[in-house]
Order: sequence, then C-alpha cells, then structure tokens
Amino acid sequence: MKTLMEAEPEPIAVELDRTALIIIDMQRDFLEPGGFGEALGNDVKRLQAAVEPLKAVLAAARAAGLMVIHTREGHRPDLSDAPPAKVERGAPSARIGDPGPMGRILIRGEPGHDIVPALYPIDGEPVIDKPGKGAFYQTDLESMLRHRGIENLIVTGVTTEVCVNTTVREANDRGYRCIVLGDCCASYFPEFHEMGLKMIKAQGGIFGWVSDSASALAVLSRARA
Ligand code: TIU
Repeated sequence: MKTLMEAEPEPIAVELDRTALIIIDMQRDFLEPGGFGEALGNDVKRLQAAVEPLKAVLAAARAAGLMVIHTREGHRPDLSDAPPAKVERGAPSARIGDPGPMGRILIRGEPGHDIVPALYPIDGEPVIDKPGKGAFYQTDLESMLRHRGIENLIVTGVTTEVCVNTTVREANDRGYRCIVLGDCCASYFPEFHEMGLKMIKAQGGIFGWVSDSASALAVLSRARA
C-alpha cells in the first residue's frame, strides 16, 4: 500500500516495504571534537542539530519495520584504500591515519570512526563501510537494496553537501527515489546545508525530494498503527 509523504517539490507516494532509511556517516569523527571534521578546521557543534530529529525518525523507522542502513566513511589501517590525493589534500591539523584523541583519524576500528551513541546500530541493521563520499562507491549497498526490493531511500546524516548529496546523486542515477529529511541532515556551513537541499529539489526534483522529520514521523506512525 502506498502512503503519501509531504515533501518538496511535491508530496511523494511511497510503499514503506520498498523504502529504507539510510543514515550517512553519523560518526564521532565528524560530530565530536578531535576527529576528522575538526581537523579540517570545522566547528563540529553545527552537526549536533541533526541528532535529535534523526533519533526520533530512527525509532519510528524501527517500530514500523523499515530497513535501516548506516554508513561510515573511513579507511583501512594500512591506508591501502585511501587515495593519496585525499590523504595529502589541504593543510589539516591532522591527516587521515594520524593519531588523535579518538584514535587514528578516519580509520576503521578506531573509536572516532564509530557511530555516535545516540544513533548506534542495533542487530540486523547493516553498516556500510565506505572509502569515499558516496555510499554506493566501492560498497555492497546496491546489491543489499536490490535483494530487499528497495525502491525509495529516506536519506539522512552528514554532511548535507558532501556525503549526503554525493549519495543522493549516486542513488538517483541508479533509479532510486530519494527523500532527504532536511532537519535530519547538517553541515559545517549553514549556507551549504540550505543550498545542498535546494539543489536536490529544484527543477521538479532533479535529484529527489526534500522533506523533514515531522512529515516522516507522520507517515511512519501511521504505518505502525
Ligand atoms: N568534510 C565534510 O563536510 N564531509 C566529509 O568529509 N564527509 C561526509 O560528509 N561524511
């Protein structure tokens, strides 16, 4: 059965058993001091705004039986999957692989690489470790979605204009309908957050739809009833 979710540029009819919630990179490395985000010169407090709305959506998605997928950006400890062009870029206070207060920066298995406690995955929720910004690049996400018959993605996480936008563009080209929950995303740059969402929904929804946690909760709670 299809259910209508409020969204821009227009409401979207979705079948919830063909819909997954994807939570992009809600990792300590991006949200907490001493990680990759701060090493790049960013004020990591800006990303906190997404946590509470996303926590509510995650609880409702679990209750409604949606497929929930988490992603983490990061690299192998030997950096063999980290492009030198990424590691060497810019003048960060610490580079990928350097030691920090939460372990080595953006390295799989380190405390900083893991997901923040408020949004921690539970058993049965796949965690996709991705080396790039997009969640499809060099991962098994697409085969997971196909095996479960997923057609629609409710997209959340950080940062709006980087990993969220990259993933939405990858998903759109693969034929998925993406509904981005604006208040469940955040950026280090408020203006990029705003424009990142506008870019998705412009031109009749060139990459997808933009909605919010209240609209998602309305749909998910109806599904539970
Ligand atoms: N720097 C920044 O805004 N984002 C990233 O490097 N990765 C993600 O967005 N996850």
